[in-house]
Amino acid sequence: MPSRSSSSDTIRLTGLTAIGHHGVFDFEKRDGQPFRVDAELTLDLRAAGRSDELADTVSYVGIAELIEAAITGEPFDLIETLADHLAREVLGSDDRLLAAEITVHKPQAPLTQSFQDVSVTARRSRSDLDPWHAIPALSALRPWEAAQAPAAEVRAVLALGSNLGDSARTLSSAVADLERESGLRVVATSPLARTRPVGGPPWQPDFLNQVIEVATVLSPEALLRLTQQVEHAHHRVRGAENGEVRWGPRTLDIDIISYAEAQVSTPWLQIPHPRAEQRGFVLVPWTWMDPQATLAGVPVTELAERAADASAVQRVEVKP
Ligand code: PH2
Ligand code: MG
Ligand code: MG
Repeated sequence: MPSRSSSSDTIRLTGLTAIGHHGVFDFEKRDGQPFRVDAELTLDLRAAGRSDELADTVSYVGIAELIEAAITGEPFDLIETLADHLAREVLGSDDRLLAAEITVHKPQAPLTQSFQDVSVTARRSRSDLDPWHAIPALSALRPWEAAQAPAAEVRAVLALGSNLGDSARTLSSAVADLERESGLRVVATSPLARTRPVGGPPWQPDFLNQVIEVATVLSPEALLRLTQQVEHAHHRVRGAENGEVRWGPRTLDIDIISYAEAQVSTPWLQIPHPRAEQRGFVLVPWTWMDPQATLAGVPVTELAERAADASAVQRVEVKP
């Protein structure tokens, strides 16, 4: 009888070193120092062993690039965070990886004692991955995201909302962030709408909402990841353990409302957005931007008239 699983195969990459700026102290963030990473990836190598084809395994070239990008990228205070982030990012880069063990060494850590090395090790398996919390950089397009990319630009509609902090500023800087992404152009933006919160705790402040239209070559999954990165950059927290309240106050929410005529239904992404057709805070600014727009074949003006919260949507003029 052939054995069904072989989860004991490994790819090991050790000693990858680059200068990073991780550390608790200001001088560490400013000056940088070497970080060395060892990675041990668990996967089944039998197919590659038989075929001698690179396509049947996970190339260590891509893994090395991910590690280098994480060391030299966004500075964290803790090497724990870097190790955890890397383990998730590596695992997320290819669904054939069953587990990843990442050790981060910091041989020039600021200790007054004579010492050789300090390191932390994070071991993560697929079950540790949570699609809402793992937000790797878009530069590492995952295989299935690339596979779903459209052949030519498609139009997508995004809805933005904010009711914490300087919401007008957050919205305009989020649109600028999206525009900076090379796979996406912002083709239209609605005026801002002041809206009453729909759902969630009644004590929360009014929202500012905006709808934008983009032309993009990103797949729906890649677009989702981009919107999450931008939310994250604006200090959006996710998850009850981080204090998130469902439909509660947030610095920035970006929802994909529609993506060409696509219908997507996964546990983490539904397109068209399942509640957009009844949300005045999405529909009304959308009609301001594009009076001819339709959602799943129905004129958005018609949907907006039926939306219960439409009468509480007020156009706001923002002074430049
Ligand atoms: N977003 C929600 C829930 N409720 N209400 C308003 N007015 N605007 C929003 O953007 C909004 C909401 C969930 O994302
Ligand atoms: Mg939302
Ligand atoms: Mg959302």
